[in-house]
Amino acid sequence: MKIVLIRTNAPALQLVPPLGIGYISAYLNKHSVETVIIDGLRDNIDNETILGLALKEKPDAVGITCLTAAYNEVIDMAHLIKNNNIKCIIGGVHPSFIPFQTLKDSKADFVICGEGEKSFLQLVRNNFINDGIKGVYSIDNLKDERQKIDFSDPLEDLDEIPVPDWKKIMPYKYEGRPAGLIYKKTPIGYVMTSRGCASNCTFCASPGFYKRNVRFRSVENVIDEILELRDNYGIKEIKFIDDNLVLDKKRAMKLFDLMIENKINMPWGCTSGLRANNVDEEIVAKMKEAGCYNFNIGIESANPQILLNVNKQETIEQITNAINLADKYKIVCGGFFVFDLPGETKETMLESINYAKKSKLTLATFNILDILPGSKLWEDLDYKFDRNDLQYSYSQPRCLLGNLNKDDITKAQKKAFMAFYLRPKIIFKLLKFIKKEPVKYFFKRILKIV
Ligand code: B12
Ligand code: SF4
Repeated sequence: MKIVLIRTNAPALQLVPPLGIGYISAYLNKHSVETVIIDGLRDNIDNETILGLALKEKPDAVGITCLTAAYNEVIDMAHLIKNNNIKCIIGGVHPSFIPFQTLKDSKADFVICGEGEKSFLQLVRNNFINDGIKGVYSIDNLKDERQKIDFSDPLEDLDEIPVPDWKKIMPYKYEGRPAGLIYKKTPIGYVMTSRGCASNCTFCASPGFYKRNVRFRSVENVIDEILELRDNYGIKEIKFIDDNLVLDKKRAMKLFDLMIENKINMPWGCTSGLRANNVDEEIVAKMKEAGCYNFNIGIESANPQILLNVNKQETIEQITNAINLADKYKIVCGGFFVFDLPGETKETMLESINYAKKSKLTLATFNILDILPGSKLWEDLDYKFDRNDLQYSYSQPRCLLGNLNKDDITKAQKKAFMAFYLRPKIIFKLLKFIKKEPVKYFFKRILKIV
């Protein structure tokens, strides 16, 4: 059996290896299923070219990974696959929450909801007959979008899943547009040491996707992957993309100790963000000792009522404390803010901008809320907006939750970036940490965002 796994070339500011299909590939290989990975985004190729490459492999089936931001390209890719009478399966965060619409639009044979390793293997072993495999749906067994969906059973022991199929992904080929605003060295290795988040912020898709079932890889397993990336693939920097790398303090400390003991000797950062309430001085000191030069914090808003509205379960004091600790240990700290959260007004946006400016943050991003499938906000708004209109996702508000208009929000976003970055203090701070090429990259990204 041979499966081709595809990521389409949907516009993306950043270029990060497709870990989802990397894990699926490694897991299938472990169970003697042959796979090929085609990353259209990395190779900057269109769907027709991807199809040509896929057909050459004479696959028994094609699997496509799908985030909301890539939906339109994925639908088009699926049509091309189906026009060639090849079995087509779509997985990932988006179809997990919108399986009916995805099946209807794409004409794919199956969508797989939730973490795909176990159920995809079962489907392959069943010769693509779905006799009730958990999390696997086709248009015949879905009535509409409101039908209750079961997710695939996740693997509880993450060490059972081999590391992403780095041999086929070739992580050293992902240069040029790294995740996060800064980097020190390339090529960068992206490592996920856990799945899920224990928190329940209402705008986030993670709690719905992982059902807050947080699982950790053993730290030894993580160290082996980092060494493999460094020694076999020439990786020179690591970015951890866990939802919250320091959730379990004991484990995090052990990981950092092992990084020191094993002389990993690479700069590293936590791109996706840490939760401020899990950050304390002992952890930050150890992170620094182990080579950390950057971590980001999901701040969302500087207004305490908005933090309550989105169930952030953190205080501004905890956030400020985490930022100050980073500053004390000379770690570049980035803050993620979101505009247009429930309760947002012109004044609260200004409050966030002023907080960012007064704080010891070196980096800040001000995103516009998109209502993500699977988030509590999405469920609560229950079809009060056009769920399928993805045209302006992430660049303009899709659903106005308060009495602000689109213009108020996009203007505030621009103002925020200008107010934060056009300060000599920030420019000098950044120059101290990073070299010429990365600085060029940083300014290009900020310009693109604005
Ligand atoms: C790394 C990361 C990025 C990277 C790379 C994204 C990428 N395209 O791979 C960068 C920094 C570029 C990025 C950008 C964005 N991201 Co992002 N990102 C992540 C993060 C932190 C990790 C993704 C990951 O590698 N996960 C690990 C793998 C193992 O999980 P997975 O990909 O979901 O794969 C599993 C299943 O989904 C399934 N599966 C996946 N594909 C397939 C395919 C088949 C055939 C099958 C059977 C199964 C299957 O099985 C896999 C293994 O269990 C997640 C949060 C998270 N915890 O997952 C957010 C997340 C994916 N990002 C999110 C968002 C919103 C964005 C942005 C829109 C942000 C923005 N405002 O710009 C952009 C979109 C970029 C784009 N155009 O694609 C949302 C997606 C929500 C959604 N509905 O799509 C997430 C879930 C964050 C969140 N909690 O809300 N992101
Ligand atoms: S925003 Fe961060 S802390 Fe909140 S649920 Fe999502 S991953 Fe967890």
